[in-house]
Amino acid sequence: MEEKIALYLKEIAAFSADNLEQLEAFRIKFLSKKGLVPALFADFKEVAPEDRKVMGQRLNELKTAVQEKIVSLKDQLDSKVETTGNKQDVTLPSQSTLGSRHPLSIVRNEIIDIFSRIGFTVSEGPEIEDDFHNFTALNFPEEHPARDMQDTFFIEKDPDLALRTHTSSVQVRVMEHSQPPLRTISPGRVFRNEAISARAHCIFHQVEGLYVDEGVSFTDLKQTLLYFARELFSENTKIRFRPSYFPFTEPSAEMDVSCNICGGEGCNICKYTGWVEILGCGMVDPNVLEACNIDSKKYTGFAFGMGIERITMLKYQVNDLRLFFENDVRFLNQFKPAR
Ligand code: 2NM
Repeated sequence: MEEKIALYLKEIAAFSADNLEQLEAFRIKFLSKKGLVPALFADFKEVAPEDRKVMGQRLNELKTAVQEKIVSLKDQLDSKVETTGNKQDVTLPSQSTLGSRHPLSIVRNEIIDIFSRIGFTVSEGPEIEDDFHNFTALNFPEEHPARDMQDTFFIEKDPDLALRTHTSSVQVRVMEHSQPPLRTISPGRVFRNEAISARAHCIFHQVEGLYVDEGVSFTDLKQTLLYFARELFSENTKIRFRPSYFPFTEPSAEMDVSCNICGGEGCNICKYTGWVEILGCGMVDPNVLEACNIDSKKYTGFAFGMGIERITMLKYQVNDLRLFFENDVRFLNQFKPAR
């Protein structure tokens, strides 16, 4: 029996299994009812009484050796499945793709950048505004149609509050709290009660600009916006002004840039005129300065406002405004920066 036990222990130590079937055959060989270990236990009654203590210990060692071998081989086989089977190799380089910035953010950031280079700061303000900051301080007459329910989203519980219809309200706040010289732009979301179509949306984005100081003239306005247009489109972009009307500026104008698609030759983007409108502007009405505690005898200012959607559509030839709000990745992916 002693020799058998030594032989089996050797066999057990040398055994290895490539798969669970081999391990199960090993278990059956040693531990099943008719296996080698129970057979030795059956022979135990033949052992001489004086040898029983030692032989009993040896038998138990053998049984433990088989059991431990099985457990350790099972562990090995299980971890082998983990590394070569379903589990991912976490040391491989990442397969995930980078996202991209939204086109409206790209253009907004570019506009901020252009004006930052000539000393404009960025100001922000609330999207829910009171009547004073959105209308009254901006010289909107009491009966102006923009104050109508049809054009503005009012807050039901408080008719003094509405979603801002332009970011000029932010500039009213800037003027109220600081004195000239002021150079600031205010990018942000604005809200108008309009039917959604390819050219209009009830939420859109604006950048408005304001420059107030002693002796600011319409010439300063023209030169600043010429610089802007040439930075945004190309260095040979031309600009022109057409007279217009806004409650908060006098005189007021709309600015066109030479069509950057056809270079002024005429195409369907510029409707064969060679020019596209990009913004409204003018000299800040003295009434606005006074409403904001700025001395209109001492200071003058110019202001301008543009829709980011409109400029993005021109820059990237997007023909439907709704694409900016749907977030279809097939659209957004086209604005990935080159890598
Ligand atoms: C425009 C056109 C013209 C404008 C005016 C002001 C303020 F607050 F200074 F009075 N901010 N922005 C302005 C002027 C906006 O948008 C088409």
